[in-house]
Amino acid sequence: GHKSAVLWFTGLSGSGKSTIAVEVEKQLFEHHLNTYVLDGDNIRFGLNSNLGFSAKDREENIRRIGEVSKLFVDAGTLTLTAFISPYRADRDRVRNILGDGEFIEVFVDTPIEVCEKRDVKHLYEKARRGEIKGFTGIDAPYERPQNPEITIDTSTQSLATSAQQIIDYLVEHKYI
Ligand code: GGZ
Repeated sequence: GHKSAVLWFTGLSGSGKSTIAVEVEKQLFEHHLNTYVLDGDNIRFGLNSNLGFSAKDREENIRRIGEVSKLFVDAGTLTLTAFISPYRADRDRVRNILGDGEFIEVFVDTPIEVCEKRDVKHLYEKARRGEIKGFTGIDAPYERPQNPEITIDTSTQSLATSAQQIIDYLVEHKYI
């Protein structure tokens, strides 16, 4: 069995949030745990398809994801979310609608230079050219967590190490 909670990944585009979340989920699945990953693919194309990237829309994006996470946690699922969630107040609001110990903030603190160098989707390139306006880290803010439960830097640690760090946290704090 396990204690359900949400592993809330936050960090820049290209920081590695989804990659780590999916790797952690894979390992939890092997331990027969009930898990679910919420990310842009299943949220921004569905429930939140009417939202863009203005500060207001990001706030509403995170609010809805927080509420959905709460439902998953109530249903007993260890939930992993992978969204930039750039505003501290929005993340803290999610923390506050969840119970004690149910919100585990995972700060994927990969330096922007590294994210920009990866540029898998060429979005930084477009943002630098001014073809995308309001891109997080370029001309829109990212407010770093001040007290995250877990901090990861994918520029200095491997995917396996990052995933293990999260599994270790869950074991140490008796979630699994
Ligand atoms: C940041 C943007 C933007 C802007 C489109 N700013 O690398 P990606 O592509 O897959 O991750 C980014 C994703 C961010 O969506 P989130 O729902 O995580 O954002 S938030 O939590 O702030 O609501 C990027 C793409 O969408 N993208 N435009 N202007 N990222």
